[in-house]
Amino acid sequence: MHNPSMSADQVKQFTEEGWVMVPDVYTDADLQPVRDEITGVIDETARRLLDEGKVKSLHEEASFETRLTRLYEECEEILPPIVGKAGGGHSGPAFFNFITHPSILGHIESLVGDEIVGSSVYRIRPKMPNYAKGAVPWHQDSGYFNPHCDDDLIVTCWIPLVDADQDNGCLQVLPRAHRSGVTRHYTGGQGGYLEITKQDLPNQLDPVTVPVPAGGVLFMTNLTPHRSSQHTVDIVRWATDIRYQATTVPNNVGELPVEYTEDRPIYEIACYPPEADFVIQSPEHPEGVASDWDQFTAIRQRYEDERPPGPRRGWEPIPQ
Ligand SMILES: O=C(O)CCC(=O)C(=O)O
Repeated sequence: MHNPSMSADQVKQFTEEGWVMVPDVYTDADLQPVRDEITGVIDETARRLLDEGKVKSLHEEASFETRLTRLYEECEEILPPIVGKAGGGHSGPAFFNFITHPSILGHIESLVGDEIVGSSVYRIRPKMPNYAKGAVPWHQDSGYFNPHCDDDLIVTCWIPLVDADQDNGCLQVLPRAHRSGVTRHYTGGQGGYLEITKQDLPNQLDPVTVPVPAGGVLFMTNLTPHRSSQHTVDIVRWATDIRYQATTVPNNVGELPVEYTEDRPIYEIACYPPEADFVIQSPEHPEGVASDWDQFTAIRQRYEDERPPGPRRGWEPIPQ
């Protein structure tokens, strides 16, 4: 069973602390099609790599939690079809059902209202043991977004597909820091990501490690500093992070990449121009909702070939 929306206490925690973990947003039966879809992509890629002589085995006997590691040890080319090259990544019909599931939308509605845009920026993150690029250093998602969206709420939902805890690299958050705006980030941090260094983190706050069971969701604001560390146990910490915002927050719904221009009012420029936003729920304008996978994938596909430039926030390289 899942809860259809957030309780008042959960909304209060999110608002005051900048994060809340809700353990029962999805059932296992909701998650399994996503795991199966990902397994299908892995299987197809593994077969191609076997044909090309780049791997010696399909590792079919390995579980969802270990197979990717076995294949990656033989050939790194197993990863891009799942995680994408410059954002995006795999998005099949099961993934569409997952991000439009009534339970996650009910929870999001508790935070942003009922007119909802699925933010363009979502990721599938398989974090393998000892995989340096899988560990993401301290950052706020707003560090990646356009500054004119700093005061808007874009909710990040961090959703593991396996039980995630400290041992296999769940997230840590810095509670209440979302109240202090965007902190300085540096480019070229750990794993090539943006990074907030220790000196710039509010030092009076203690990080909280947030285990999330499969089916649970960690909801964070775009200003909530968070990170994940490397882990050594032999489990792929499969997780997805998907984002939602009110339709009033700047977005690129209905805009083609070729139509992108900075020559217009700032609030008409999306918070993250390189990826496609789409309307996911709209009682006011139901005709504009991307209501099936074909529409959704067509919208995303337009941004695969040509992406508008990313935000330029002027972050400097990390001091060596
Ligand atoms: O999954 C991770 O380890 C990092 C996720 C993250 O940084 C994010 O969702 O913004």
